[in-house]
Amino acid sequence: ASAVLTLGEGLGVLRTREIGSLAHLGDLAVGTGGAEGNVAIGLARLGTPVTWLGRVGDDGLGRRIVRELRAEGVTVVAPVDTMAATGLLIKESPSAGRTAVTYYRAGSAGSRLSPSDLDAVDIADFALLHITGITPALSPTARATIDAVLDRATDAGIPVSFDVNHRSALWAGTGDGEASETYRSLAARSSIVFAGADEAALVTGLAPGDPEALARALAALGPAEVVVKLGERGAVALRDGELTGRAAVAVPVVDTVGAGDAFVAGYLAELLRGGSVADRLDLAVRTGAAACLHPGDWEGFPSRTELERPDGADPVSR
Ligand code: KDG
Repeated sequence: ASAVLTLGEGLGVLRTREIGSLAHLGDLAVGTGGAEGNVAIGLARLGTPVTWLGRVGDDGLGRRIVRELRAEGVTVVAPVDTMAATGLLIKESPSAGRTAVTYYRAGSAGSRLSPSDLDAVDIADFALLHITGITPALSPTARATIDAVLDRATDAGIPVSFDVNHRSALWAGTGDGEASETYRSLAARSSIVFAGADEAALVTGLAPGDPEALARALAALGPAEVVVKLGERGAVALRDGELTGRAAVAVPVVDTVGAGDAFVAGYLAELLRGGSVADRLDLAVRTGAAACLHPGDWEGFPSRTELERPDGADPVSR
């Protein structure tokens, strides 16, 4: 059985090959993404058994998402939805190291995820459920699926990991108030919560400047463990009232999209191995940094053997 169950929307990813805008550029590279699938790949590369569940369209990109996840060693449960196409995101790079993302996913197959899709898995087989704040924003049925999987996890006594992953474009119709309220209710049902500083501020109503205050305010919502991701400033974790910090690994950034997912994968992999909070953070900042070296969402995520090479502490020198 897998250690981790995650679910969400898999997306086709098209990215411009050069710096500039699609207003001018002609050439696109094709890949795949979706935060939860990225985390699944990160976990699989680190040797953690993981299952990803999501709907895909009856199209090439849907089949590609399934193939990529399987090729990476992820167990895939992907009902094919013949009523809608696989969703897409396009990445442009307006300047070196910057990424602009546009979604083409309204009404997509992945957004049509429904509670009955959960019948294909038995939550009791897993040690941990990982969800993100993206899924409840996709559609009412996707939201209902998150509620249903949380009910099943609670009934089975399975701990929940929740990465806020706020995507304002997905909440444009309802606004940040609805997003914040949703995140608060999900945090209250989770054992471990991951949030960036801005996300933690959105959820708690505090200013984003003080990571410790943010972590304590998130913990007050209920989770036993809180991790505030600070990007190039590293991360802090709060557990049992104790705060642990870790600096980031400095790298020449190509694309930060996916780095948060790599960070979560590193943290959870070490947690499931029984590593200390300091060890969890240590692996998380290294996997997060490695992800920034590649323009794709997940292609730069490291394997155990890559991390254990003598120069593995510095992903740049590989
Ligand atoms: O974390 C990376 C994700 O943002 C990307 O893969 C697309 O899932 C995605 C989203 O909804 O933004």
